[in-house]
Amino acid sequence: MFSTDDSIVAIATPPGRGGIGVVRVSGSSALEIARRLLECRTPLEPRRATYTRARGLASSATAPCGDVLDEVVATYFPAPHSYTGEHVVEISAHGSPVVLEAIVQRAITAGARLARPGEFTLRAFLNGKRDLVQAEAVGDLIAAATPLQARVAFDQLEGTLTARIAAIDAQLFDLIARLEASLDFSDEGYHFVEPAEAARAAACVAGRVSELLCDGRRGRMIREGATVVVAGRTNVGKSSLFNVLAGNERAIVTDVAGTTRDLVTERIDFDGLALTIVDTAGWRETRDVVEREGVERAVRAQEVADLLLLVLDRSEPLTRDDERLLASTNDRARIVVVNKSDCAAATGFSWPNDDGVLVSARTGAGIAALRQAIQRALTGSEALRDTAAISNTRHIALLEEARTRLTSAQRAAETGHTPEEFVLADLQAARECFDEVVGARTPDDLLEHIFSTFCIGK
Ligand SMILES: Nc1nc2c(ncn2[C@@H]2O[C@H](COP(=O)(O)OP(=O)(O)OP(=O)(O)O)[C@@H](O)[C@H]2O)c(=O)[nH]1
Ligand SMILES: [Mg+2]
Repeated sequence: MFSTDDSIVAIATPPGRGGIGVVRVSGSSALEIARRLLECRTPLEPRRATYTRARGLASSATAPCGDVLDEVVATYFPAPHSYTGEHVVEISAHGSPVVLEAIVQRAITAGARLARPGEFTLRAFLNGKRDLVQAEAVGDLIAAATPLQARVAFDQLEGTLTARIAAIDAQLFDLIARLEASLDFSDEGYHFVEPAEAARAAACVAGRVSELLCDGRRGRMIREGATVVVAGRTNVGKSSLFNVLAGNERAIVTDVAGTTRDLVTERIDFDGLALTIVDTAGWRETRDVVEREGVERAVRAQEVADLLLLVLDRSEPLTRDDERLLASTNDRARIVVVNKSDCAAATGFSWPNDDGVLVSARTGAGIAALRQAIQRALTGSEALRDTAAISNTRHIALLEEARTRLTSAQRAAETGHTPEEFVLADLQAARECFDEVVGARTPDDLLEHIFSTFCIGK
């Protein structure tokens, strides 16, 4: 299990050089450790930045305090009003890896242990400073690649998801309490909830979980991003389209069929979504070994895509290669992009207008509509203004499990003759899923709730 008896130390700022770097010490002896490595004459005052100097290891008997490492600013956050809920000392030094490493080493000889990854946040969770959802949000916020990702993570850190789950859980808790009471006092003929009412209440809770899950797909896209692969036969304008979407001239464009030979990848902030777009070699039968390898890579890229942009060239009749690609990607998430709208449609080119987006990579016509179509295909809506509170696969899986259990409880209650124990078992399981999302287990407060709500014993 996790030990929180000892004090931990680590560099809190990213590796590399910078204006400042921060070493964080957390634990019951944080203040004592700081005292031994800092030159302060008086103890650090709570929540006040103190300008002082840090000293390294004693190198000899003549230099018992060690050499001065750096000028630093130290701040002491007494428990429980700190990030971890323990005593914390933060030492800001100049952002030199050598200096920061030396401060960490000094802290270790003074009694600290090197922190494991995420251990400060783990302690914050164990000390009740954050629930699991919020602890996970810290990681998401740090990893965010787009401002929207950061905002969703911050919402979660603020407790938006926790609050939504708590509201649903309260409703479920109430239902469980009434069923428990009916069970406990069945002999006396107490009936706190009729089966039909229990079924309705379970359905209502399941509906609220569904609403939360609806945001889930969108939220996951925001959190994890998506891969969009541009595919099509040679010379239809894949690389041109790729460059327009990427906003730069990354891929080579020529009128030679078979220009692109390898995968070209670009990561972009696509209206808030972190997208990886991939340009591929045009599909055609070829004897050229280099091009053939390129085509194989294109096929593999298509297989891992979250979304395919299948590009057609309307200035030429559809070819066998086009037909083959259209057929082989029919069951995939794809958008058919009809390119070269600035040219007249060739006789022999036929593609229904309502299946696809007409664009010109050359003039930019139709690109805005294509961007909207991509957004819609990936997230189910055109704009990401409403941030989703749920974005984490673990949360989604647990909420799906909760919904299954709630629906099962609803069906059992609807029959009118399923024993309450069975209905309760499903409801309890759903509640455990909620608890698991936020990392809380509250088994004993059930009775308390019954007494407070029903005034039994009166
Ligand atoms: N008129 C017109 N020409 C275009 C358009 N898009 C691309 N082209 C031209 O079509 C030719 C092929 O464009 P690319 O973007 O290289 O096509 P590709 O599909 O990547 O080709 P490969 O890499 O060989 O498979 C170039 O001459 C482009 O300038 C468009 O919207 N209108
Ligand atoms: Mg190309």
